[in-house]
Amino acid sequence: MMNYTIKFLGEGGVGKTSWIHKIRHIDFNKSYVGTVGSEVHPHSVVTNHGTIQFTFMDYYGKEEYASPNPIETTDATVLMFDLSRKFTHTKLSHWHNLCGTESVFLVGNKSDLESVVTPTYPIEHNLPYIAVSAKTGNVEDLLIPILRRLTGHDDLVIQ
Ligand SMILES: Nc1nc2c(ncn2[C@@H]2O[C@H](COP(=O)(O)OP(=O)(O)OP(=O)(O)O)[C@@H](O)[C@H]2O)c(=O)[nH]1
Ligand SMILES: [Mg+2]
Repeated sequence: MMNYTIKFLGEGGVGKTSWIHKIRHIDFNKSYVGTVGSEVHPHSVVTNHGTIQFTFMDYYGKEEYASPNPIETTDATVLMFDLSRKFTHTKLSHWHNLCGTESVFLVGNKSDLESVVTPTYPIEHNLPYIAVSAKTGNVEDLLIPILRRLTGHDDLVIQ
């Protein structure tokens, strides 16, 4: 079985917890409770290339909830910002600096809202980039690009 640990990093309120919740429960919550420290969530998906086991690591985005432990090394990182708040795009380098040599996927979330950000960061840093919405989008919008890159299977689909 394929096994990937993926951490979610980015400013407070960009939607990291919302995405992990959506992937695990196909559900969207309007309320906001900032993540304290970090949380670990196992999840598995069945694909045309077999079952893939995930460990999602959901990190704090607000400094006051910072984890006392160092950010863990993972197979990949979802580096997230909020398309409706410029500041969250400006702060990407802070979070990117906490990453190691893993694959980093830049995710602009809240594409259902009016976008005020021109996402220059992915071009400047040569990172794969997707714009998504945890509110109105599908789980596949986020997972498929990541899984195809991690597995090298360009035809991978979730079954
Ligand atoms: N409109 C809209 N709202 C969203 C979307 N994703 C998340 N939200 C809302 O944004 C708020 C913050 O979401 P969270 O998932 O808690 O943010 P977070 O990145 O985990 O925040 P921290 O844990 O503080 O780092 C919540 O009120 C969510 O309902 C989206 O795609 N569109
Ligand atoms: Mg959170």
